[in-house]
Amino acid sequence: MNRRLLVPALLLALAGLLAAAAAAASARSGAKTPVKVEVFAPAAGDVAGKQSKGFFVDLALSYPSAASSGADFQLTGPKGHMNIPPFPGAFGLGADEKLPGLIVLLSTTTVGARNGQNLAGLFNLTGFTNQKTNEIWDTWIAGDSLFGRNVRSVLRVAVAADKNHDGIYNDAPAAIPDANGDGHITNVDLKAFGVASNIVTVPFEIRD
Ligand SMILES: [Ca+2]
Ligand SMILES: [Ca+2]
Repeated sequence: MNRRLLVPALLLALAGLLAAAAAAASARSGAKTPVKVEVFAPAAGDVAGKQSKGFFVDLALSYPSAASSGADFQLTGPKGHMNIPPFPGAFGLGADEKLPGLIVLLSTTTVGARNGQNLAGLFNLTGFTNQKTNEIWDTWIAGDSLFGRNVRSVLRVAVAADKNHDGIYNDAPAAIPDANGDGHITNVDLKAFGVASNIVTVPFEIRD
């Protein structure tokens, strides 16, 4: 091969490698997962809350079909807010019966299974945003300072895999086990449990 041909050939080979790398990165980021998770709040780096409570976790989920979400609407909360019309729902630590695949973890949770505790059952507001994309929005306002005071925290959100193969993403656990035994619940442990979505990871701060 002469020199004139050699340089373009190398560039073509390089371009091919870059395209392959981009495709691999896209696959790793979960672009092809059946369920899509998008987190609106907090954003990375936010200093959230007042008195280390009252911060939002606000997110959207898109499913392959409405039926596969297993979702229903709710407007609920602690104490007198619980199970009242027009959109009654339970309220507490663990999976959320109204959005039964959702897994929400905060690395600084001080109650239950702590950093492995699924907080989805604390979400207050669940509604159907767009039937064309089977999109559901879900919002939580943290009602107490049980999720760390004046700390750097990491939010992780995902939807559990269809573990029981009933065609519905309704398999979120009460807590995520520490699969690799390193004392932290991270994306490694979420993947070991099994997820049907991308995993959104948001580092932020909870402050007084
Ligand atoms: Ca299922
Ligand atoms: Ca772990």
